[in-house]
Amino acid sequence: YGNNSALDTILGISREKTECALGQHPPSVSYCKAEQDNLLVHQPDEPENPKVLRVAIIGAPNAGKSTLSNKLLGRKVFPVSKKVHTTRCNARGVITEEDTQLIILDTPGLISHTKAKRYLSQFLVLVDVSERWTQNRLSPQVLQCLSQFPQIPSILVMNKVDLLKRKALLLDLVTELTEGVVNGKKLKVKSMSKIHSDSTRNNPLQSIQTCLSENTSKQSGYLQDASEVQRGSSSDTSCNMRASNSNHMLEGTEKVQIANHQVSRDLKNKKGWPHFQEIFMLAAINGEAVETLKKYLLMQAKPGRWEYHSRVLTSQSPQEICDDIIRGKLLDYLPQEVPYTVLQKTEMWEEGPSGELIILQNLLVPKETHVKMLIGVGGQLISKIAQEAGEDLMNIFLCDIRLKLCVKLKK
Ligand SMILES: Nc1nc2c(ncn2[C@@H]2O[C@H](COP(=O)(O)OP(=O)(O)OP(=O)(O)O)[C@@H](O)[C@H]2O)c(=O)[nH]1
Ligand SMILES: [Mg+2]
Repeated sequence: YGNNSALDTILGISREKTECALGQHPPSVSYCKAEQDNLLVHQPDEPENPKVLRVAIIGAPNAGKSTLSNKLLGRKVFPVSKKVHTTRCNARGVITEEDTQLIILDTPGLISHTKAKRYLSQFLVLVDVSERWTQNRLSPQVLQCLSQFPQIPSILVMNKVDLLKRKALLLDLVTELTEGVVNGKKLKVKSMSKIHSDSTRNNPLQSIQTCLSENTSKQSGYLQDASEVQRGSSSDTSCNMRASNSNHMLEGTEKVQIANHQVSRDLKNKKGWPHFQEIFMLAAINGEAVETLKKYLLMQAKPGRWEYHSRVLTSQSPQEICDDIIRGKLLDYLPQEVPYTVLQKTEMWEEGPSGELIILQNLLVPKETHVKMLIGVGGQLISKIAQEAGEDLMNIFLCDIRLKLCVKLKK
């Protein structure tokens, strides 16, 4: 009972949300595959003048793309882990609010050429600002992606600000990541001493955001200006794009053929992108400022048909969600390369006598030492993984879960 009770947590209702949008909480996913399949092909229940925005979250491995997607969706439907390459294929999350549908594409890094061209209406570039080696530069793959589709608007989201001790560094980073241009306007960064004096009174992050927004979004007509800059300079970055099968971040058959060695010198020396329309700084892990970002995205939606029924939360099947959630735990708890060798095989998926979902999954590993490692002393590790994954699944399927994991040697 009360605000933020356990039931609220399970239902995905936070105090903040209860107050501002009573009754609006994210849909759950049915654990019955046929039901989920049915819902996915169900006629969207769109209103008279529907709006839609298709957003791809792109960025380096481990930047927090899935964490942010989950926070935007209000439920953890995408796998998250400390290790890289947790996400293996592009999955969609759906947010429906009033007349607007946001379709969030959680990617393993980048998206395919054909998909972007016919599908996307917004890029959200995520950068981990706590990662020293990559905090001040966009990866060549991200730059290639942006350069290839200069007509698709993009925003920059600087993530993991909670891990950054010196928040004022964000100003240097934003200047490098944007080449000092946002919304077609040159960034006029306040002097550091002004920021410091402001931040003694306010939250430093807020001072930095305010300082940036003063000379970007508050200026009128920025969209037009931005597209002019985009048109003006896109030719010098997009002309030398090439493709590669070796790029493991790209999707299956629709791989963009990009060869890193063939990337133009221009792009190789480039660190930032001067065509972002907006900058956000946040910690996706805390949900901090994610609501503001969500509101911004909802505002960017354009008139267009909804793709899904409003009860859809994700395009994934229940089994895919389950496999991925367990995989995320394996990646978190097993050392080095070991989790990448585990083969998951679901042996049982059925409803129990009290309406609970009973799942039995075998985890097949190639070495005896891995079997021991995964079971842990007295079975502690495998129990912990089963318990945590079970809790995550309960929050997605909104029912009791009995998850049993069985570790076996791969023959
Ligand atoms: N401290 C902190 N950690 C974060 C934040 N956002 C994400 N993380 C952590 O960063 C790690 C990677 O997060 P993911 O969401 O799996 O990253 P990803 O970009 O989807 O990774 P891949 O799917 O492997 O490309 C996890 O351990 C998250 O808990 C944040 O704002 N602050
Ligand atoms: Mg991911």
